[in-house]
Amino acid sequence: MPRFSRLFNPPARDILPSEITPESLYLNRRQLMTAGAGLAAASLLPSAFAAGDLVTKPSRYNVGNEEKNTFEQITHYNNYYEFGTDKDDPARNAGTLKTRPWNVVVEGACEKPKTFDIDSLLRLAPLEERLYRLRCVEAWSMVVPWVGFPLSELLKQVVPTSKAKYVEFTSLADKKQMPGVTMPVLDWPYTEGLRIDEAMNPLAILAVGLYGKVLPNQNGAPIRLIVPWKYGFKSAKSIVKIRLLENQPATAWNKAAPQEYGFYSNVNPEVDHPRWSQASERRIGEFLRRKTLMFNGYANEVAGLYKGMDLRKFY
Ligand SMILES: Nc1nc2c(c(=O)[nH]1)N[C@H]1C(S)=C(S)[C@@H](COP(=O)(O)O)O[C@H]1N2
Ligand SMILES: [Mo]
Repeated sequence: MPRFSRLFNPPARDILPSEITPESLYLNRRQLMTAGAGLAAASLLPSAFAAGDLVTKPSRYNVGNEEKNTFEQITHYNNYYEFGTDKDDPARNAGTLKTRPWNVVVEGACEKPKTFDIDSLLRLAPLEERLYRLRCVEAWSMVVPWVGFPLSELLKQVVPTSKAKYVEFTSLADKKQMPGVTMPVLDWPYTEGLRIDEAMNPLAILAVGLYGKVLPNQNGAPIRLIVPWKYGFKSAKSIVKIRLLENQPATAWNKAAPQEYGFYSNVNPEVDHPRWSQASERRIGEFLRRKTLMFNGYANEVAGLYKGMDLRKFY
């Protein structure tokens, strides 16, 4: 079995692939890459949306005057373990992901459960461009111009009942398209969860694009969650199912290492990861570290959600 404690390594220095990758996966890297390359060649047919521009309206939810990370940085420094655990693996391997046809099942504690075709989701609500900070639990960060719409718009469509206290998100887990899913890195499929009030917060969006274009596969095409005040791993990629639940769902990272990754996962410079500090971060492309902000800088918008909660206990 892989040693989960080696995943998400201390980020104060550059991380070696041999450190962050479980042994089994590391040994299989060559085979994995060869398989990935073959599959990629077989699926070179571009989807009609491959390079599509998205029509967006401006948004009031933008970070201030911080510089955007480049398209190259945002699409070549990824965590998407279904396509490998090195930062450049997803860019290399995710060409095999087929994003059409694509359905998102929304079910559970709601009056109108529904299966949405991805193209109907693109028309569900006006698309906005939102410049958000993304803070990874590994203590690096980026500034990304996402294109998406509020998660609340989708949830309203299915009319949650009073029993809907939590929302669970499930990513695709298809061995045929995702070489990493053959490795026991996480308990696939990747799942994540939010409390219903977090999910309804206007900052939480479903992203379908970045830099005005359809989302590249390695960033979670065709639709992924963005919860900017939480560590990046909350933002499940390539979502196929959303369930409204009465009880708090399990999450993939919490199952893998519960003492390291909690359900809430709010960005908090005062609560360290057991193996490294969360007080500062390195913006990708920069050399000096910067201070990590409470709730990733979104405290005004979201601190109220956690009034009276001990954030050391509910990490
Ligand atoms: N399905 C799935 N979703 C995922 C991940 C993953 O491995 N699989 N990685 C998470 C982590 S740790 C981060 S930091 C962000 C990275 O998103 P980005 O590659 O678009 O920057 O995706 C999150 N969503
Ligand atoms: Mo992350």
